[in-house]
Amino acid sequence: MNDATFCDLLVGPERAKESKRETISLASWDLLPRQVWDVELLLNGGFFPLTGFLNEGDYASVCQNLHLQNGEFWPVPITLDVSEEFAETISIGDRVALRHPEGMVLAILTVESLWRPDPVAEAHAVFGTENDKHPGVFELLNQYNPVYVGGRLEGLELPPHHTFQILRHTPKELRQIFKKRGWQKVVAFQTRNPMHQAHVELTRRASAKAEANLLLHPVVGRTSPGDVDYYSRVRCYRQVLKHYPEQTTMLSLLPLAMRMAGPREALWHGIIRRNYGCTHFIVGRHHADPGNQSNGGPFYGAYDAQDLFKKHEEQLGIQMVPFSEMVYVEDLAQYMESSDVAAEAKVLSLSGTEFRRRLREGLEMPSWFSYSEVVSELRRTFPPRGQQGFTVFFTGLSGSGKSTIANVLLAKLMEINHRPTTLLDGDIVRKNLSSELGFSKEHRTLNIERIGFVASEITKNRGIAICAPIAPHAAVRRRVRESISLHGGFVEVYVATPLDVCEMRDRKGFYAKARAGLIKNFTGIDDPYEAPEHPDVTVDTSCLSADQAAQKILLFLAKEGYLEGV
Ligand code: PPS
Repeated sequence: MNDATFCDLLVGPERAKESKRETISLASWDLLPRQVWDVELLLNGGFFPLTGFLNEGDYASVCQNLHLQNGEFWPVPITLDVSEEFAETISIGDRVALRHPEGMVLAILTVESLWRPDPVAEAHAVFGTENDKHPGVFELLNQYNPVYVGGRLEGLELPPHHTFQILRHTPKELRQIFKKRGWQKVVAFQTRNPMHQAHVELTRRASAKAEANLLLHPVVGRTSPGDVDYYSRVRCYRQVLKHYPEQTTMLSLLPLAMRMAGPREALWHGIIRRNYGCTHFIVGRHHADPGNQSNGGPFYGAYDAQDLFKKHEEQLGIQMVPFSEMVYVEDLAQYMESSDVAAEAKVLSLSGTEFRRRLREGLEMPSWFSYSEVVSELRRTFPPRGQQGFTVFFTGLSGSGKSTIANVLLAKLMEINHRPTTLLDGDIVRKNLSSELGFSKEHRTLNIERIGFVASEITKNRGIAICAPIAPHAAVRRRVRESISLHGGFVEVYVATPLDVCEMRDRKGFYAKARAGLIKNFTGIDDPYEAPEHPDVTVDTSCLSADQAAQKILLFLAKEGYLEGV
């Protein structure tokens, strides 16, 4: 695609001013974080040829056969999901102001269609599964609003960025930079992880193969849960940049909300890089892979993304540079593509899990694996566990013994530890943080989200949070785990005391009231409790005292390294 065919959706300053005045009288939707990233790439042309959020016809066509209705190739549905309440206030033909969380209107959407999608069918079409271990599926099934609004966008302004401004470029800006530098062919490298020696080797080879300059184009929008935060990653990328010949390579940050859709996502990434002016795109092993299913098997085959790319390459307007895994061959003291390595050669590798273990335990990193500057950056972000904050999150029925064990654990940690430690017990939270909430599913979810928010702040600041709510719903527990794990440790303790024992104790008299119908939605009686599938620790106070249960948790914390060096 040449510069003449490419366009963005931003109107000129005069028109933007006029439209801003009009927004006073328009319905207004506060964009969710994922939607802000989508709007940014729609407006700046990163999602060209899309002219807005998909309407119903294009959505069906993209889900079923990877094309818009007009025949253009497009592999991932870009949709605007809104609440039922909001959907009731708008109709076809209306103009809707899309607001950034800071309050400014980024764009006006003209409503072309309004529909209730089938998320399970979408999950199958786009992700090839409805298994919610897949983070993209989990989000789609649990966090999307129920109504989709499609329509073209008039762009008024791009979302502001306060970090690394110098490394951010719109497609237009990047195309201009390439032109200025005389870069005719550019190969793009997509990543959501810190880069080590293998990545540098791979990208240098890709650049040589394609006889092209190199664009390091990491995603700094939303990536996969548990990924390294982008601030730390960008500091690493800056270090890595020094290992390329000068004038050959450039770093730019991509504000994309990834979906982890494997093969479809690889093609989407390719189109985006074409829009940013690149001619080639590296597709490696397990591109945009969401990790393994709970049975240990992968969601997608290692080279499915390359196969799908090959099939549609003509239509994508960008050429794939395929790679197999890079491995370090000890005898030759160099990296090679695994496909080129002799069967008898001794190959060294270090998995991501092993790398994280070594960081966590403050152990040496082999020099063939990474650069010392990158390792020190990551060590700053991930100090050994003994210096990290962590959350112990109890879950279990009312009367199961959560609070009693949590109090014993609190006392023990205070005895042995210097870190500030806070107990967020169910009742304490209900009194201080959530006094206006009841026990509907919606209110319980909000209650746990609040607890999760406070615990994640405590963990981030390297303290210890002990939470002890009932937390009967698995989905919100998972979200809390994901948000806290970004900042430190998360230990889920399932207090598995059976219902009949809790009911027999009935310390607060609630079970008797619930059986008599005097309290409604009581967990375990007329409201469900979803037991955790993979808790870190399970204790049952029908056979353990509170002291014994607390000891079991302390032993787990010690084994995992949380109690080292305090
Ligand atoms: S939740 O679901 O996590 O938000 O519940 P939680 O905030 O932990 O509940 C705190 C205490 O409220 C009492 N209580 C109820 N529990 C469950 N269901 C209903 N309907 C209900 N109504 C009041 C109950 O005693 C909880 O405290 P614990 O310490 O668990 O006994």
